Amino acid sequence: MKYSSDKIINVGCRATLYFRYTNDQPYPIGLIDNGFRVWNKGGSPLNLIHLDTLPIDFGSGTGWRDAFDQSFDFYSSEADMPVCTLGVGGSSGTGQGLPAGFDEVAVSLYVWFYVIEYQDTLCVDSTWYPPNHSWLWSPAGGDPGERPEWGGPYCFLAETIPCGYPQFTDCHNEINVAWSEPITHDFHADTFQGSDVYYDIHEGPGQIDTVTGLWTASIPQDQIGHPFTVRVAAWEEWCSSCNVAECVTTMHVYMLGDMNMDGASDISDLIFLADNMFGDGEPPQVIELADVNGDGALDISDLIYLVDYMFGDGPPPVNPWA
Ligand SMILES: [Ca+2]
Ligand SMILES: [Ca+2]
Repeated sequence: MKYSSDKIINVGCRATLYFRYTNDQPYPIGLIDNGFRVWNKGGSPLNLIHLDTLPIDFGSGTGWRDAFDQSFDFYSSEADMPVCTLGVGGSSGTGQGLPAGFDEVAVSLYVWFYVIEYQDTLCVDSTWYPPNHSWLWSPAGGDPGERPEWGGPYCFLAETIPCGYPQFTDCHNEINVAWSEPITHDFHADTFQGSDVYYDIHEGPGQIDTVTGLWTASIPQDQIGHPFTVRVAAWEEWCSSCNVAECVTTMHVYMLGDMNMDGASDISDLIFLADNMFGDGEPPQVIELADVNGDGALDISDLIYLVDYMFGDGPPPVNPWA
């Protein structure tokens, strides 16, 4: 049996430990009674969230590859077991044994890890699990010769980043948005561990998809040019109350091609642009709205582009914020 695990344990966050069974012998391995413990070296409490194991069906021949059964039980309140420790005991049932070449995750253990001391550590090591259900930690008790010795302890330093907080991938204090019906913005956020994130709106118009973070709102055309604030909350699936991150954005909604800022895109914008280029008209407040061909510069080609759009069959103004 070998360990594989997330290398980093996150403060105030779910930690996932994976335990694999690997049989590198050319023959099946029969009886395996064993266990392991997970403990917080700093002594602060450790809570089990969830324990997944491979499918078990003792005696029916339908266990792991129809050949081997093992159940894992979780212990946290045995006598003399400190609050910083989780114990997991495994016992195998009947079967042909763990097949040669077997290499699969047997247990996925999700624990909640609170750090009290800076640079606290989460550790895993072998246990000896005698039939009387009292826990003796190897090598202090038990006979490693009769049971797999897993070595260790394997310890993982707690990161000081509160990475249970989702990080918004594209959050800005202010953004410009091209008006459409409806307007949308992606408030997607990730967690360090890649776990699911849920969303809600704490302030502002519209709705948000609670799973994807896609925000949509219908903004009346007469509200164009009136900035508003959207405050979106995001939290990790395992932590709905303690790790809520917020993205606060002031949105400026503009009509593409509306360079005179009257809320509509029409011939008055063409006149405005020509007056700016060839007369003494004021420059556009939002340059991106006047750069209708989207080439990053404001010049005569934009005027031609706009004429072609309004009187020919040219394409509409390019959305600079798409
Ligand atoms: Ca206009
Ligand atoms: Ca241009």
